[in-house]
Amino acid sequence: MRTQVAIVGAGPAGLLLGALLHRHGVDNVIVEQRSPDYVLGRIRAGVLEQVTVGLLEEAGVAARLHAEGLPHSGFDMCFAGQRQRIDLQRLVGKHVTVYGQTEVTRDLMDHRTAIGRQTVYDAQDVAVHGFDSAHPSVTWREGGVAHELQADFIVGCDGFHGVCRASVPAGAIQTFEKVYPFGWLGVLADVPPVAHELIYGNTERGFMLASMRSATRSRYYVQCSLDDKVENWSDDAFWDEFRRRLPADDAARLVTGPSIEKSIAPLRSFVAEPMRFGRLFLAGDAAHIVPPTGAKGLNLAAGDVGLLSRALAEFYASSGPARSAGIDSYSQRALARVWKAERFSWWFTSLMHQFPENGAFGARMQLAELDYLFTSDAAQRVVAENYVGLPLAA
Ligand code: FAS
Ligand code: PHB
Repeated sequence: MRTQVAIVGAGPAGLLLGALLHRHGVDNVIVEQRSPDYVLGRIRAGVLEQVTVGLLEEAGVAARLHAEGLPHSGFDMCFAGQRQRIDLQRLVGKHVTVYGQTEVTRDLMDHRTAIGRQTVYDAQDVAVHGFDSAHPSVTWREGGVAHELQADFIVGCDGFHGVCRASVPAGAIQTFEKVYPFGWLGVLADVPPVAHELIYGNTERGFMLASMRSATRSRYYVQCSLDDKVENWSDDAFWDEFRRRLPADDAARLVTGPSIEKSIAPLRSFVAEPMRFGRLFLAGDAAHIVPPTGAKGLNLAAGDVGLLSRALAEFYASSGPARSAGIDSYSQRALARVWKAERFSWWFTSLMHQFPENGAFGARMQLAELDYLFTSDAAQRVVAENYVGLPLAA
């Protein structure tokens, strides 16, 4: 088999890259180790930046998003009995859209089927070869049969635990990591959301987030200890804890019901530099991870493939040495946006979670920052500008 761009991973990054390359007439094949149902079964992000919405529109995959997505022009922050709405529309003239990653992935899968582009699911022992040459390839086994895909370029969209970054020689890559001393216990339930916008809370019992997927489906999180196990949390135990962390008037309105998904996610900040190795590029979680507090993970993945799809399209559309300008600058331009989102996600996580190890002074620093944020339009504008997402480099 041969293609122009081989994409490893059919998560949102790989699928969106495939759709954008298709729009530019660039042939691509996706190789995914799991089944479509497995990929769709992972409950993850819920908030899309306008940049992400724009890329889905560019890919021709935004119809259902516009029909069913929920535009949100602000969110609430709560601490020590105080509550402040961050008015995104007033502060920066932008909004975000609540539309689950599962739905984005489903729309991208349906689109890929409709355009007839090839996706190999359930690929075993995927490996990448020759990306330091002009003839890279991807190999895998399927039903005991060995397969090879030759390509001009390989893009690793295979997430944090993928094979692509792991295939880069240790001396060619530098990684940066911070692991947080807690996790998020998340619940998905078909109950109406407790509020019409998201509520982020820093309470004495820990962080809480009241989010949603629609007017009838809620997504809720509480900070939990790293050694906590999801089997330790019955639905009733979760609802009791969540109710304790909600502001009183929201707690009184909380509608509970059986969880349809319940999981604990660890929180980390991670960046791999650079994001290009010869004919191999990294995009999305394969290159970076953010704590979900700032709702940046999926949006950063979209931004990476927005930049890379344009760079690869430029390569194929032009000739001469200038054709490589975009792909040669991809890593530097992507990392510039990644690190700013890493900073915001780290800052928001540090502000909104309980860190007993930081002692009484650390707790006072949090309260002082929150008190300043709640009384300063300038401080709220900084939060709003980062939350709606920074522009994509030209
Ligand atoms: P993904 O991990 O989504 O996709 C990678 C794909 O590559 C997968 O389908 C995987 O099966 C495949 N793959 C892996 N190894 C392979 C191999 N060797 N060969 C072939 N295929 C391979 N972000 C937010 O913005 N908000 C959130 O609330 C949020 N919550 C999260 C909760 C959890 C538990 C996790 C893990 C992440 C969360 N994220 C959140 C971040 C998440 O949404 C990611 O940013 C997003 O999935 C990134 O998409 P991809 O880069 O496509 O990676
Ligand atoms: C979600 O709805 O899953 C969600 C929303 C905002 C975040 C994190 C997760 O910051």
